Amino acid sequence: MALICTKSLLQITLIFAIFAVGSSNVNFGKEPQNWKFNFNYTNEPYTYPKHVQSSRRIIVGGSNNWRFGFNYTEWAMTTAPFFFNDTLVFKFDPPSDTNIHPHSIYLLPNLWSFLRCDLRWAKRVANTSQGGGEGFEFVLNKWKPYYFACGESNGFHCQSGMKFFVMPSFRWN
Ligand SMILES: *[C@@H]1O[C@H](CO)[C@@H](O)[C@H](O)[C@H]1NC(C)=O
Ligand SMILES: *[C@@H]1O[C@H](CO)[C@@H](O)[C@H](O)[C@H]1NC(C)=O
Ligand SMILES: *[C@@H]1O[C@H](CO)[C@@H](O)[C@H](O)[C@H]1NC(C)=O
Ligand SMILES: *[C@@H]1O[C@H](CO)[C@@H](O)[C@H](O)[C@H]1NC(C)=O
Ligand SMILES: [Cu+2]
Repeated sequence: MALICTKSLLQITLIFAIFAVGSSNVNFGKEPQNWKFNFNYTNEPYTYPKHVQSSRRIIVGGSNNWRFGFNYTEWAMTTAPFFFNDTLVFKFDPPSDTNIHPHSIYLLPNLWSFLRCDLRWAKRVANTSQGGGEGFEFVLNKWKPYYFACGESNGFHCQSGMKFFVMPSFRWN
C-alpha cells in the first residue's frame, strides 16, 4: 500500500507542479519576487535550478546488489527520485555449482501484475546469466512506470521482495 502512496504522491506533486506553473502567470503581479526564483518566462517556459546532476548510474540494491531476501520496494522508496536517462545496474551472479538459485529481470505490464507478482504477461529483460561482471544496464528512457521483478521460482523471488517500482521524473536542466 505504501507503493500506491508513493504513486499518488508523485501524481499529486506533478499536478501541483502543473498548477504552480499555470498560476504563476496569474500571480505575477502580486508576487513577483516569488515568481523570479522559480520561473523565467523570458528564457524558456521551464527553467529550473540547475542543481540536479546529469544521468546517473544506480546500482540496484546498492551493496546488496540484486539478491534474494532484500526488500527492493523499500530500497526504491529511499532511493527515489529517479530521473530520465538514469541507468539502473542490476548485479547478480550467473548460475553455477555454488549458485543454484540465480536471478533474472522482468518488466511487469501493470500495477496489478506487480502487486500480485503475476508473471504471465511479463517481459524478460535479462536472463540469469546477464547480471555478471559490471552488471546488466537498463536505461529509464521513457516517461512511464517501470515495474521490475525477478522472474525466478515462479514468482516466489518477486513475492519475497525482489520487485520494485520506478517512475522517472523530468530533469530540469
Ligand atoms: C531570465 O532569463 C534571462 C535571459 O536568459 C536572464 O538574463 C535573466 O537574468 C533571467 N532572470 C532570472 C530572474 O533568472
Ligand atoms: C536521454 O538520452 C538520449 C540518448 O542519449 C538523448 O537523446 C535524450 O536527449 C536524453 N534525454 C534527456 C531528458 O536527458
Ligand atoms: C542469456 O542471454 C544472453 C544474451 O542474449 C545469451 O548469450 C545467453 O545464452 C543467455 N543465457 C541463457 C542461460 O539463456
Ligand atoms: C517491503 O516493504 C514494503 C514497504 O515497507 C512492504 O509493504 C512490503 O510488504 C515489504 N515486502 C516484503 C516481502 O517484506
Ligand atoms: Cu531472484
